[in-house]
Amino acid sequence: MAETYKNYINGTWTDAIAGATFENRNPADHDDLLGTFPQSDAADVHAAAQAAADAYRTWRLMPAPKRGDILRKAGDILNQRKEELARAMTREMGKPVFETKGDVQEAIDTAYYSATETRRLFGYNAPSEMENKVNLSFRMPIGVCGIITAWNFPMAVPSWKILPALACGNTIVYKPSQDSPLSGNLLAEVLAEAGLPAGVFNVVHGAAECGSAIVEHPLIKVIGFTGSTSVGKHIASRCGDLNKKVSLEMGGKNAQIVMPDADLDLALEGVLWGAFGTTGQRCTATSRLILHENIHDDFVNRLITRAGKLRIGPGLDAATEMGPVINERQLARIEEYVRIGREEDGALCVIGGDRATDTPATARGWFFKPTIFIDVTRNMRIAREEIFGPVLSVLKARDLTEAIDILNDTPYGLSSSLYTSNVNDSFRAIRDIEAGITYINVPTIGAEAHMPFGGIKGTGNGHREGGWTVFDIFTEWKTVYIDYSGSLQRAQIDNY
Ligand code: UN1
Repeated sequence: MAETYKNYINGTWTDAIAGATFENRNPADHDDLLGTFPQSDAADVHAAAQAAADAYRTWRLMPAPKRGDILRKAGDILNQRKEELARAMTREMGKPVFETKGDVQEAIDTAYYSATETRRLFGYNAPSEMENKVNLSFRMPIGVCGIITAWNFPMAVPSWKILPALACGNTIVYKPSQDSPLSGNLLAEVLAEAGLPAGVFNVVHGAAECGSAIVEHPLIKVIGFTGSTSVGKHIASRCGDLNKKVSLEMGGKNAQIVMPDADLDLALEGVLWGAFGTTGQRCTATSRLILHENIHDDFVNRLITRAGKLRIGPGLDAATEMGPVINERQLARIEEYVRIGREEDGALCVIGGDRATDTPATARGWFFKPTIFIDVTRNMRIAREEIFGPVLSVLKARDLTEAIDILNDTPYGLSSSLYTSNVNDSFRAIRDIEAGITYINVPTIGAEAHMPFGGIKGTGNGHREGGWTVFDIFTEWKTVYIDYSGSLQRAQIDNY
């Protein structure tokens, strides 16, 4: 029997006011219906925003370390429920359980990190220009934050935004992706059990109409978004009009460079994980491999052999290394890019390129084979556009300078990786690569929760989640001057 799931508004589980619903199905088996979820509209968003605005009045006044105690408890509960949550997440979004466990772990790390930071939300003070006067500054919460996220990290990515925002004293209206709504409800359960007061965290499920209502709602003061570039740009322009603070985490076209002096076995493991981990569906996924020409042919041959051996199957099967893609629409998009790649002059598809639905375990799911194109050049669409699937484009470079030049030649700037044993080349690459994240001898995926995460160019809008930088998104600075001279001291006038 399929369950009927609800929104979580003001501490209560409720249906959408208009009563509409949508289905949530397992991408590894479309006959497996997890349940239905409310298809919310502006009225539901309004109820959630009102609840969050009411709760903000008292939540912002709770001492930050006390808020931290609740977040730490949430981390403990996530830890106790890790296996169970991971299995539920795998059933709704497909990646293998070892990966969804990592996803939960990233939320645990963020919970503990945010809890600790509540004792350390440092402000600055600075000397005054004048006698008998002090200058201070404090981080202040902003109010209700609207959080809209993707399905590929259904616990980690929302937690990166939500938990630090709560730590600062904000309240939340959260819209999970329609491909991972259950994970949103599980997070609500965990936060409620940890003792978060009613109204502080609200979940509304729905499609674009629901997302727009969040962006437009006057009580919602900040928008945190992870998802596609087209939706992100639209949100940014609306937030520009509405003068709303917005943090965007959008696409990537990340590359791994391999130099001849690298540990080539390590570089091979790196690209297999970076390109085909999470079925290539990470904003940090390796979608381009830039090989030095001297190692190109051998490396490609080894890569094809290994990619062909990856075990494709349902994520709940312990032997699976690569799960399905998220849904039929995304599968069609990947097929379309493979068609484009095949038609591009010179590019050659050397492995994969079609669905992997040829076994009983994969027949009812959205499975696609690991796919590799070689002889790709930088102007091809498969070298420039985000595909979000298990498709890797291989390019060739004469030297490191050309490799970095190719790496930088995309509209995006999220993650990047260089495999080399040359320390001088490493530091040149760190200086010259245009990306928010650069890995040396590490694949393009695997950011840690306590470090800034985000990208430049078309990937973001200058904000960084994760680490200490996320607090810049969810606070505003309050500057305070206190004059204890007992006289009017006019700045810039009486002191000069
Ligand atoms: C994403 O794909 O939106 O660095 C986030 C990584 C993960 C997070 C990915 N820790 O690959």
